[in-house]
Amino acid sequence: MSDVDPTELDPDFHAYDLIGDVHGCADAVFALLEGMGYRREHGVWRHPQRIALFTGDLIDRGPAVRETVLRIREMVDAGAAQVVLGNHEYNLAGWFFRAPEDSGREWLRPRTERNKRGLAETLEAFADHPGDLAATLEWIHAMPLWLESPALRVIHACWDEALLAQFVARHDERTLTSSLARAACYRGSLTHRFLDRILNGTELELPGERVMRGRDGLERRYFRTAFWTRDASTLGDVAFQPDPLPADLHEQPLDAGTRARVLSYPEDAPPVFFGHYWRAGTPALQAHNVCCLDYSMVTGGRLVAYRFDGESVLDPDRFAWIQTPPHEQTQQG
Ligand SMILES: [Mn+2]
Repeated sequence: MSDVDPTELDPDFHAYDLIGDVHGCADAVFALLEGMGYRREHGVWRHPQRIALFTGDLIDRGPAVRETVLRIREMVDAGAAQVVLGNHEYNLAGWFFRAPEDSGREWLRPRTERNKRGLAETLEAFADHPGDLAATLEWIHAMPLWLESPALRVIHACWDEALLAQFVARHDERTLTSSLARAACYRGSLTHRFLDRILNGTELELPGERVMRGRDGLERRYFRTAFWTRDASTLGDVAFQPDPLPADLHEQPLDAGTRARVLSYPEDAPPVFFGHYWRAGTPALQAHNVCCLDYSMVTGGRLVAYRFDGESVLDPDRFAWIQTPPHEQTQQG
């Protein structure tokens, strides 16, 4: 590991535009950047005073995955942007990462049909560009797992202070190195749990072995939960996902055991920015220091940015976004 910690942001710089999940929507990225005063100079999108911080999930689902990756990579190489690892990048890396023999699996990301469908647009986009795919995989392995300064934190899905402290105490890696990817192949290892937590967030099992079919058509026995809850009293209070819980579960009181498993985020901690959760509607803060930026651009929503300048109390007037034109809107699925 080099002496430079890739998760550390310059403590004296605060002019960041944080941008949510792009998922191959290159045109939306350029339109959003242009609207925020970025210009393409010598081939690279940049702002004279500001830096773009992407919350991960550049790839999959959208129409222009390769172009998205190439353009944002140019920005990062030029110092105009930074990107944290998203679960989709992790899945792509895992698809190509051979697991150790004694791990009980062949690849870090099992090569099932369902997992292959999740990567379909990306594998297709790079099918005739093996050199770009190899360079992209190398880049993904070098993406910081999170970014932070005393003023802000950026992570793909979930800031879990206790698990982060455990990880940092045990591992020097701050990117998805080969040794970290190998450790992640062992189910239940700290690395496996940590990466799953920061990239996919927290979940609770649906009570009574119930199953929900999401609007993406997939069946799930779990629902995604917030990591910043305070004073939650029902399952609906902790759920944080596009598909609403069935009404009876929404109102179901939290028992003590469940409540103990739900994370919270301290009121006096630096603002945390993340993507991942397929929000809909007008961008809004989850708390004065909690800001989800994924508004489902690729399924007809918005590509959203938050224009940060060092404030400890976030301001909903600082959101900027690009909205899919109504005639181009598609349904998720
Ligand atoms: Mn995503």
